[in-house]
Amino acid sequence: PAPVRLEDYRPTDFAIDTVSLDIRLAPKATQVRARLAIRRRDTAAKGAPLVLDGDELDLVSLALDGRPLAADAYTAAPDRLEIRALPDGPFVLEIETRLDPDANTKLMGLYRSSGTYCTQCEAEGFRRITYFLDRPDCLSVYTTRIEARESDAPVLLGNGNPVEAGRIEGTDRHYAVWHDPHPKPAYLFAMVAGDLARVSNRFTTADGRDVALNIYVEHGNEGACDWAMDSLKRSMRWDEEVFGRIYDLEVFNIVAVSDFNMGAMENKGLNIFNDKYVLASPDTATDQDYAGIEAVIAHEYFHNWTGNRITCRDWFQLCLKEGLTVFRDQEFSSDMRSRPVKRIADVRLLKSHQFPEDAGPLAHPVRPRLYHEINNFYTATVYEKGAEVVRMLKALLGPEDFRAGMDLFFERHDGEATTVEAFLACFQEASGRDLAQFSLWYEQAGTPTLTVDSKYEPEARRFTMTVRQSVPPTPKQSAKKPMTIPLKAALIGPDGTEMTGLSVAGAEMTGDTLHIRNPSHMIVFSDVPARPVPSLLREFSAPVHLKSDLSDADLLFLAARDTDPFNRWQALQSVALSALIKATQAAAGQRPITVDPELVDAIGASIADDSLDPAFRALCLQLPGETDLAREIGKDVDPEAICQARRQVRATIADRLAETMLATYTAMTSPGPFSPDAAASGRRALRNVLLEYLSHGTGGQDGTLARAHFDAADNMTDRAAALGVLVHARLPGHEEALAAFADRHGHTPLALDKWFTIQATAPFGDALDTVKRLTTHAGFSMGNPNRVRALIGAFATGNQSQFNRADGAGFDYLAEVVLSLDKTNPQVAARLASAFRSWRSLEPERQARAEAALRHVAAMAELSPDVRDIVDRCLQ
Ligand code: B3K
Ligand code: ZN
Repeated sequence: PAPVRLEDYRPTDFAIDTVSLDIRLAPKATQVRARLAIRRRDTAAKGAPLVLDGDELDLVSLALDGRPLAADAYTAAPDRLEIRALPDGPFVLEIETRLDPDANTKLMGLYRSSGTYCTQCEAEGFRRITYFLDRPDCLSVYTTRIEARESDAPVLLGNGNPVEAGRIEGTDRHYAVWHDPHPKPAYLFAMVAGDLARVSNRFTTADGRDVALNIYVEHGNEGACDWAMDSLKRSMRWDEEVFGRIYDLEVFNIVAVSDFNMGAMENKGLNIFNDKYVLASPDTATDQDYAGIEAVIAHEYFHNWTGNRITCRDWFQLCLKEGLTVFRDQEFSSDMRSRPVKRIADVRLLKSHQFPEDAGPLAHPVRPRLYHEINNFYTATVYEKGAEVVRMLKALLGPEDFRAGMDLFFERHDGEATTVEAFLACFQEASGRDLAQFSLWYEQAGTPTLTVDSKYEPEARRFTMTVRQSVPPTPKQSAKKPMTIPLKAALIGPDGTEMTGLSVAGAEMTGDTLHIRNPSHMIVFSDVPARPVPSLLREFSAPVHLKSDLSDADLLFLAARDTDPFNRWQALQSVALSALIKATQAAAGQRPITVDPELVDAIGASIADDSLDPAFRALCLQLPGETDLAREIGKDVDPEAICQARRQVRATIADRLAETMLATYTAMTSPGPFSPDAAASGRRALRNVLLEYLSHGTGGQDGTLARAHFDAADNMTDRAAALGVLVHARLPGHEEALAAFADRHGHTPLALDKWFTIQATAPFGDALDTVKRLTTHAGFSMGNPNRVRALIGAFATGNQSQFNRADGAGFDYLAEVVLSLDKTNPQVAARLASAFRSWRSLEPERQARAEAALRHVAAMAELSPDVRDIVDRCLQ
């Protein structure tokens, strides 16, 4: 199929002002009657036909202004409905389609999950329900009538506010009517029907309106909704206080379903969630799960303004809602928890997911210009880098102008489907700054590199930094222009304090932010009394690779003294990263692996520093991951050597610091009953990372500590951490622990997912066999995306040494799964296939095997557009 291009955008010829849906549910034959009030736009050519989108649709009947359409007046196919000979004035089109929700394994459109009818329409799922102008710039007011057998589906939910409900006399059926007064694109349509339990609460908006809040879950899960409800209420308050955004309907409903292609969906007034992002109890959810629920609940809620009230003109503008909303949810979590800890977690995610994407064949701009399959563009680049771009805007403009720009955006574009240009124009106007060069962040793919060289001249009391930028070539973009890069910086004096009151030349500086715009800047600080250590890219002020000439000694100084906690963490990571690279080279060359004592001491110091937040100390202890190393090494990557080096370095550090580690481990034991708050979870994080070190060290080899940790755990965070350590260090007792875990959680799918993941990510030669074996486990199902991600997704992305096995068996297996899953759920299959994205940076032998697996998939005639797009781009 032909690609879709940004430059081909043009508005629709027709507007659909109102949509009235009558949905009569039945598992195998659901009847959908759509009544569309349509008018030709002034801009449309007279006589142009109406062409509506469809996808696997079965047309039953068609009427125009109450009369059936003559057979020669239209052409209907499963994917397209063309109607000719239309009146010049407004008209009403009635379309009846028939659906089979039970047979819908793609989980797009209307489907059933554990008996519950639900929908997923973003990006192009509405066209699987009825023929429509299924594009985000077609805004309509929806009324939805839902009818079902009352015993199957006592709960009937739609977008907007409830208007009517009742029984249908003489039958076992009932109905409900919902009306959403806010015009919206079809991708925000939703309905749910099922036998669900409800947990209710209320919220009073800043302007005094009462909103009913409901979370619907499967019966028996009512007790696991408290955290989600609490997160929702906090999100609503926060958006009022921080962005001045107030909720705009009488009800806000959330439904948790167990079969869902992604995390959640922001349908107007009716958010549908993967149950993973709703259900939480201490026994089944980890601290990370709690944080994830808080963030996703907030994210979907925030979409009500950034996404729903103001939506995207076309799918190329996806980052307009996603990047912005991720930025908003990140800020929310920062305000709820520790800002530096949240920032570090976000940067880790960006570097481990988005940087590799940006460095490989799937690289694309934050706003792409071309796609074959839009569902493949819900990526780390659009989401996470998209959020970084908004963050940079705030850094460059300052908080006041940023807020003024946001206010202008909400005021000017409310009710519209708009563009990145319109968004930037608001900030340009509010700040008076020219953002033309800044807009390159939306256009140019690839992670820029900032190279900083510095020198201090004592006699002249001058400190000079040469800052150079370069943006690497990426697919279809070979030549790049220089970007505007906010470089937050400070000079740290020998006594560890920030030097202030210096005069700066060579680049604009607002607050502590240097505005880098040229290929090269010579930045001169005058009146500098002593040689400083520059603290660069504070708070990770731009999504770039920073290469500086700071020595390990300078970095360790920053790790101990920097006044920016983010950079303290980053400095230690940088030293650890070079140590791990050296260790990888040693491992590859069969030479002994050594670790500099200075690094060990610095890690030891951060463990024992009680003035630091335990959550922060836990992050300082976490060594850069295998994908971080692979990315840094860049080419001829040997994932086995990386894995060995990392394990060996960790064990060496553990042996040298065993005493401090054990003391802090003991000190972090929980003083009271379980609480999911940031302070308590920080203590668990520190204790669990120490357990990991200690168990990989010599002293932990008998498994006593890890087994005791496992046995004593009164919450999932500790239990899963101990199980992970037992299995990943192959300690005595790991099999018993696996069995005990399965016994306890065998009937809780979300908890069992952790058991699948831990085994799938064990870095041993039998991991692939284990994964294959576990696909036959009673708790596993290829039809459920969470299970697939927990087992096979975790293996392909979280077990670098085994997925990238030298014999290629990992690649072959993934290819096989992708091909079989593609027949039922192409979206999840395409997601799995993107695990190949870094194949070109592997050493030649593995590269050849990965390529063969990719070519094997590409050679299949019957691929979905989703998988076809991923493998083609991977091979390009
Ligand atoms: N907007 C949805 C994602 C839809 C993905 C479609 N393939 C969830 C979110 O970003 O909030
Ligand atoms: Zn989103």
